[in-house]
Amino acid sequence: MSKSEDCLFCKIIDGRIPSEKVYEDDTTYAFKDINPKAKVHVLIVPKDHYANVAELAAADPAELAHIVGLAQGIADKEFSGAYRLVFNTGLDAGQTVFHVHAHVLTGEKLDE
Ligand code: DGP
Repeated sequence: MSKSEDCLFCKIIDGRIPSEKVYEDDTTYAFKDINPKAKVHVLIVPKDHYANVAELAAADPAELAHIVGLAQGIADKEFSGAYRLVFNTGLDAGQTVFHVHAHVLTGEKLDE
């Protein structure tokens, strides 16, 4: 697994920083966002460290597809199957943690 020593989400994946786990398998970890923007707000991350979704898509498109499938599964379980999937990419888009993460927003009808 590729890790980055100073990365917050690598530390969460390793359990060095606590989180509310929603799902885990060999390649992927999902946990509740500390600052939820919807009734259900889950972050899904690959265990390997990539800075953003473009890097992940180039290096491991199967993992990106896996993350999309997991998002659908969370929305199927928590709501009607509807969800918003957001990858903030770059400082000016509001990315604050530079370990790629999918925001899954669901659990209620979302504002447009
Ligand atoms: P972004 O702005 O797209 O980089 O999203 C980063 C998200 O990570 C933001 O919604 C808040 C969340 N977050 C930051 N620090 C922590 C933490 O220590 N634990 C958890 N569970 N979430 C965190």
